[in-house]
Amino acid sequence: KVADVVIDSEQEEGFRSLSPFGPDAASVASSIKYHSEFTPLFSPEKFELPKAFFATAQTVRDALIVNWNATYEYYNRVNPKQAYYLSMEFLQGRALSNAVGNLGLTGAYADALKSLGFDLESVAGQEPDPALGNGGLGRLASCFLDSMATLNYPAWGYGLRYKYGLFKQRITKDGQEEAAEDWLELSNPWEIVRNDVSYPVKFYGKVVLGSDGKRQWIGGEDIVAVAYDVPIPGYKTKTTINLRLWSTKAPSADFDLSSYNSGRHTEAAEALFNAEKICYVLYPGDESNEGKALRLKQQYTLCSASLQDIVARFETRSGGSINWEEFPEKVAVQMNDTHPTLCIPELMRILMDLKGLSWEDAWKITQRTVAYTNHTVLPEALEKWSLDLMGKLLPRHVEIIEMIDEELVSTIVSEYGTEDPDLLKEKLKAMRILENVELPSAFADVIVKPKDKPVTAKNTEDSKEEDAQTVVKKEQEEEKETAGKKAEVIPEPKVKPPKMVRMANLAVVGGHAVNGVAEIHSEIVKKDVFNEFVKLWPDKFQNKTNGVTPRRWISFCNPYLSDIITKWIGTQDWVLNTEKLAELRKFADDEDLQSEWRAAKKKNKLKVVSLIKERTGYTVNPDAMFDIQIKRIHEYKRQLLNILGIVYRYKKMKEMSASEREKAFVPRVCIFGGKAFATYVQAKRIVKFITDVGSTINNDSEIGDLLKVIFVPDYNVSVAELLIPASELSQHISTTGMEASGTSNMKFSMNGCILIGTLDGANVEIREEVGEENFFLFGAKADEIVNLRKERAEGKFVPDPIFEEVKRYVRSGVFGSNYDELIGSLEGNEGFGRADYFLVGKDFPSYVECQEKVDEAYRDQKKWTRMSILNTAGSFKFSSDRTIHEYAKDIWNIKQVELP
Ligand code: B1H
Repeated sequence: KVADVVIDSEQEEGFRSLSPFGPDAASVASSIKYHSEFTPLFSPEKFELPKAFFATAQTVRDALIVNWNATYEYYNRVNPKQAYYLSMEFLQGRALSNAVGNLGLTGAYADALKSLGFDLESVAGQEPDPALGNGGLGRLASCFLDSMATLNYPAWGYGLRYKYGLFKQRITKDGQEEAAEDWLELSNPWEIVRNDVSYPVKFYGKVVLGSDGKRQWIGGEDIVAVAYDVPIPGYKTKTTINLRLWSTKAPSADFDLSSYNSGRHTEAAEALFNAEKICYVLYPGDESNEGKALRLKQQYTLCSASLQDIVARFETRSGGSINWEEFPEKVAVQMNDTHPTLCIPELMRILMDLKGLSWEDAWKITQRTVAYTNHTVLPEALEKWSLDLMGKLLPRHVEIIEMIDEELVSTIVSEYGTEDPDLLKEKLKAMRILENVELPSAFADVIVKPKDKPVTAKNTEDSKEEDAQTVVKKEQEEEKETAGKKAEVIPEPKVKPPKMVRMANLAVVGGHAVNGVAEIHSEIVKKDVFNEFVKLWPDKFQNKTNGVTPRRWISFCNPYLSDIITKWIGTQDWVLNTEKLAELRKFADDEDLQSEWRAAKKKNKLKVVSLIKERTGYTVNPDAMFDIQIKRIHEYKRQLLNILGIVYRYKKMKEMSASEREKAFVPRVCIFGGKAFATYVQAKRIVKFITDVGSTINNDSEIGDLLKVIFVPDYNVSVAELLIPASELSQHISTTGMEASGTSNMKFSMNGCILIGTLDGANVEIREEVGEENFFLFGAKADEIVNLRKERAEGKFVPDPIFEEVKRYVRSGVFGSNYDELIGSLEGNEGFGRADYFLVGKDFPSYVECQEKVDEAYRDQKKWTRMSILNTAGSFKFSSDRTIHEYAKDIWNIKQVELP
């Protein structure tokens, strides 16, 4: 039995035409029934939730395919310039509610499913959360796709289809455990395998000179990349763009039938496995050489298959006459961090070796096509590859990279001259793509040996850079000295530093734009990381402050709040024009809005109470303040500062009588979520410590509801969609200068959550937008950090007594033992790492003081609600629609194309 046709408000607002099929509940229901019978994945006799999800998703996919084909055909016809976003990660999250919401069919689907005995929320809850990303970088890519489609930009995403997503996290008494995330187990209803779209990808082999005088890359290992397409619908538009994910397989001839028939089954299938394993997991362990090679193969597969595809599309759309100079007028390639930097030599290779262009022409085209986004300034995260490994795996690319490096050396030499060898050396060291590699032979003599140098005042100063001979001599003398004192010390053999390829330098040189992801980060990129390049090419550098899609991150994840916003602003338009959110400001003190606002928050908190019960077994009080820190576990993000703050709070509570306690503290539920990279030992210690503290505090009957510490296991996009709407305080407390931007800070603020944070990443801009009185600020400023670290290194840092107190308390064993390494890392202890490199001890007193202000503010619920409303109202800048418009205009030079 099927429900009556319902016209809901979405359809009244002009969504009707977006579904190519009957958009009413009755047609939706019959379509679901159809798919449950004729696209069977489950046995026929039962119609239960998993089957309902797949059948529902298939009906939505039908609608998407029609719009997706229309979009593709139209672009083929008008041939606009198209942008391609290449990323190793896309953290898409569940697709059903998002697609149905973007099509404006939430009401119709809810009613249709009701008529079939299901509810939309439970059906949507069946969908596995595809974790093809690890954190902010991947989620940003997915927010961008939503905005590109919504704003009608001709743009595509390219990535890899990992068989297993980022691991599933289990929390046991020993801390985090990892298990494979088999997200494709029941198949993926959103993807369309395009067996007709595949490209060969080569590894290893050698480069020879062909009879035509061109370089030819031959031999080696050949695999095939096959396209899996995922349609990405825009909101309130027919435009449906494509996320093309590559999966790898062996060429069919590689199955060794004769080995198989003679019983050597494993051997027969070896080539198949070797090809398929490339796309098994995201960020495979890279401690071993095999692991490193696998990661490089992944990166090259993404770049090679995507560029072959882009070039083929350019050729098709050019019709009979191909003018390669027009390539950058039809194609923009954005590299999401350095992981796709091989795009640069790969495009050069295709243009020169396969299409016959000259080096000069190919280089101009490549530079005008490619652009690079930097997402981190942490030195250890700036990618470098061994030249040796790369040379074996991609011999032709290394030739090209060496040529690019040589041209760069030439530019540097002509820019800075050879008068001052120290200066030249310094510039070459900062900018060259190749590290620890001799200068190209044409430049072998540009650096004059010290003995040949005329003595000038400058040369006699202590130069920072000693030449290699002096260094070796000094070291030999030192060795002699120590050898005399400690005869047992055998001097380590001198190993040559490994030759490396610096991907960020290649990306800066090979592209026409480099951007950071928040104002402060882009400044650091210019002042610090790429300073030398800025002096050469100041116009290349830009800022593009990140953003998040208001569809997924307000409208769909927080319908209670969305209805209130729509009611008070008087239109649903804010979902597209987030500037309208600012209109909430004038109602910030309105008692009616305030009480509706609080009621919505409470409903969201109740959902989280159930989630916590289900995932951890703990019962928490929905009237306590929900204080949340969710992000990858990393020392620079300082979950340790948060948990030590909690420990300090607990200690103070224990020193008070019950009535004192209740007066002094606001009840809080402190929620953590996040995964630690499997081999990141210190991060895993932090997880374990948080859960240990939780089990002591949560079971302390004296404390009761006044304080709870919850670690929600297996944090992912779906969990974020529940936690963020329920949050009241959220923590963005990285050591200043280390978090490039952060994007959850934006999502929290949009959902009326107040932030406690440092002046880092996008926090700076959020605080500016929402008003400083609506943001809890603490901690050292960016320009103080260098001195503070120096002070520490010199042993001059005097820790605050409360920091000493809290460490002593942990060491006393209240939460268990075995925290020596963890607490030791906060001190100067030898062997325990970098002596509080992340300045937890320095910021601790100001953090604790700031948290006291939070309690005080929360006690005045009117004031707090006002702050909360002003956060939502002031968050409009952080829509990814704004960010995408900026990329389109300033980097990609693409125009919006509306489908007829
Ligand atoms: C960001 C990464 C990242 N920056 C390497 N860099 C990885 C680098 O496993 N790897 O190889 C994984 C991730 N991720 C994040 O990007 C920044 O830390 C955030 O501050 C920023 O908001 C986000 C999006 O720009």
